[in-house]
Amino acid sequence: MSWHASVVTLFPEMFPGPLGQSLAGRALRDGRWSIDAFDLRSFATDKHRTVDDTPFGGGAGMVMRPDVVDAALAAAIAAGQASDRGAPPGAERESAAPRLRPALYLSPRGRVLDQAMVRDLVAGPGVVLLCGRYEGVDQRVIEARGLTEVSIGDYVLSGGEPAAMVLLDACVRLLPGVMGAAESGEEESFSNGLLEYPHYTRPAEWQGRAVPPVLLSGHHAEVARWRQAEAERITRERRPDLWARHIETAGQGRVPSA
Ligand code: 6GU
Repeated sequence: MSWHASVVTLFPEMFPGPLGQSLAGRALRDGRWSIDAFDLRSFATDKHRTVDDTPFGGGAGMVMRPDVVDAALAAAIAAGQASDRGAPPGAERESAAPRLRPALYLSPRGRVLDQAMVRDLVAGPGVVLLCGRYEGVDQRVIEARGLTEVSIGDYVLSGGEPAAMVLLDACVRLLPGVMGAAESGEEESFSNGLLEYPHYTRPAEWQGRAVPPVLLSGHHAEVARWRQAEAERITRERRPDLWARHIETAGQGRVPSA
């Protein structure tokens, strides 16, 4: 029973796509997560396989039909429950209730994804992702299915599929056993609310640019202090919003350096 993603989309052939490569791809082959894509068009009921229609009230673009989206979501949700395998069928009814996977609608109107949301999603059994196209999805199916709208940033994509891939990549790398100890997320950006300090490797001097001497000093405590100060400086300079939150939470009256 691995972490499972069900993606509802007009373009099922886009998945796993880039998630079949590199770190996420290895984890997929190792069975640490799984994915299935549901073709919205296969849930259309008319002979033309219609999935969208013109908006009531007029205006440009097309809106995805609630009946078609609902049928596809029902199949995606059910498939996830069936893939809570490992235990024999019915076994989960006797013990604790199986946790439901949240159903998320990727939409630029949603709450903007952050690392705290990613951590929450990874702690659960997986996700059901609805990718919109056209102007969007009929509002009634969003309400009826209790979909949580999630955005990946303040810009507009032509569809939710790349956003779904971004969300899945962010989740999969945090699954147990996916990242090695070396790259484990302990020190990375956002794990402590700060952006990361700068990194250097050989050569020690390159094109007249020297590596900060403290990093060659062998003094681990000084290195740690320098990295913390740099992380704070970079966060303060580039992301005053993150910096303000950092000093509110980690601060507790402490005045971080300068
Ligand atoms: Cl989730 N979807 C679309 N279409 N555009 C976006 C987005 C999502 N997040 C940011 N822009």
